[in-house]
Amino acid sequence: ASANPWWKDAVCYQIYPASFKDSNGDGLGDVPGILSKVDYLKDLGIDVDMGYDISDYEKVYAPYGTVKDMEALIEACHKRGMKLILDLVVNHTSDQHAWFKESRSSKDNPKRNWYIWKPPRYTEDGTRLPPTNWRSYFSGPTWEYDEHTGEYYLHLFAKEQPDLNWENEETRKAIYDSAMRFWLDKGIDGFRVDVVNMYSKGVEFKDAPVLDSRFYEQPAWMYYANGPRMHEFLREMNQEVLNHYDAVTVGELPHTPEPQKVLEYVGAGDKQLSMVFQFDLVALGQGQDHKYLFEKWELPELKDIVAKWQQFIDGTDGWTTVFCENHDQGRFVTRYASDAPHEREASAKLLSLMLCALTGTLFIYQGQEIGMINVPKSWPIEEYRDIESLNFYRTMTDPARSVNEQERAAELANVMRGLQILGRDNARLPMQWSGEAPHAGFTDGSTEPWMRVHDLYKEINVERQVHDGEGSVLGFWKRMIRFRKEYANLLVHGAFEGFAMEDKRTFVFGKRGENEERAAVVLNFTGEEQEVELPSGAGYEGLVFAVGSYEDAASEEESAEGRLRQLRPWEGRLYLSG
Ligand code: TEU
Repeated sequence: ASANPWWKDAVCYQIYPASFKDSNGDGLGDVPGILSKVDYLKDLGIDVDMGYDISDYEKVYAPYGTVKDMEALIEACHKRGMKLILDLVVNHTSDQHAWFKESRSSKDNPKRNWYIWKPPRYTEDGTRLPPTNWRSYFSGPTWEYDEHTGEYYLHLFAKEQPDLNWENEETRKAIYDSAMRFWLDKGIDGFRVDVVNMYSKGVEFKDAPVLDSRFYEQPAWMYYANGPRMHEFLREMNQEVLNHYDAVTVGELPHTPEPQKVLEYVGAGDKQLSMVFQFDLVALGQGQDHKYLFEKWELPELKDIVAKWQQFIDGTDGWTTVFCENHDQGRFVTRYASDAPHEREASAKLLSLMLCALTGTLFIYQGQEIGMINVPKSWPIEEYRDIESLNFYRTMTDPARSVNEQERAAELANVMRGLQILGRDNARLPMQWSGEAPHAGFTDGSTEPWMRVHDLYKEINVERQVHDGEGSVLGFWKRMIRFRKEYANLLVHGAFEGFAMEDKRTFVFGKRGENEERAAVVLNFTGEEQEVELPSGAGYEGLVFAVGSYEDAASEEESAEGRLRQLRPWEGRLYLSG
């Protein structure tokens, strides 16, 4: 894209309030807890930070704090030259929201069509069926029967999260006012827009084809994602609200692998969203028929995905994000590299080096900066808290399902393996602040934290890494963030070029800046030494070592001749053209 607004060069840090920092000892993170760590974020080099059944858009969930606490947080960020983005959850509300309570009260209530109500279907023998066979994200049907009025309401997520009816203009206006203007008027700088491509559901409510014969309910995103009025709604949202505040938006865009479709949302010519979270990279390893049935993948797939979205920015007038963690995904060290004791630090640095060298707006998720890893393999299902994971477990282990003992045992092993790699809880363990304090310093210890603290918090924590300084994962992230800002022309905005893309062990890419300057990145994605070849060809002459994930790489480089380099396990290096 042409102009460079602040949010392109910004490094954003996502906070999941429940697991970040508890200030009042109730075991649940809160807004004052976030406030107490604003300087930690400033020090890391962060420019933005950001905080799903909402019962009142104009309040803060009481255990997290108050609107006053939020005002203090906005002020604290702005005072330090940082910005604040909030999560905007307007595909659905809570079933406790006053709007839904009215909507459900009678068929002729004025708010009835603020949500999506449909009559039941009946089989020939009179059995009641939901309007369609759609599967919700959290297992089971997307429809909940309401005895009171004898109709079903739509919920793509939990049954406590009824979908709003965006077709109704009055509903849209209320959303703009209550969920958006209210917070923008308080000075926030923009929104992370939850499941932004699901507001327009399409016109046809018909059965989805059977892709997963294990269940009655079927994946049905092709019927409700990227619906016909999506772009009209987003244009309206801009005209009515966002343009008046110059607010930044980052929309969550699942089920949209086509660059052409993504461009419709983020193209510069047609103002809809500033950027999106596209799902290709985080979907690596997710099962075809079920997200949590893990499927093995190889490095060239990751490289192709990175190349595809890098080329998207370079080849179009659109812009997007660089991220591989959030509160819905497993930790990147575990998923894309290795969390074995002797490999996890090198892995975390390798991935930091890769992400900090990619074009787009960089988003880091809490704990990523210290290389937090997934839930230990030994943890039983009782330690998991996430509704999506627990419902999946329940459905798969349902005694009513007709599978034999052997199949059942194999399935159970796959379920637990899938959750341990891909489950959302992996990202929701309490933030590991300290190796000494109880509960890793997340809470003072008067109440058990809502979620168990990682067994390895004594080894992986902020305190220890601050003490270890430059050599730690945190120290390396800080250094890479500074480096990214210094060479923004190449790293944040440059054009990407992949080399040896079919190589299964290493990832080599180049970046080209506006003035033909070059960077080259070489990454070893294995636990063994690998030989890589530095990029060659026009512009890549005279590459000089600039930064590496192993501290002593600089001295190694001095004696190196030619273009071949020996990389140690999980080592990454970045070169600049002289
Ligand atoms: O998630 C929507 C989404 O598509 C996925 O990222 C998510 O993994 C979900 O679990 C579907 O498998 C967003 C939020 O990020 C998530 O935390 C919420 O639960 C969800 O919307 C509903 O608001």
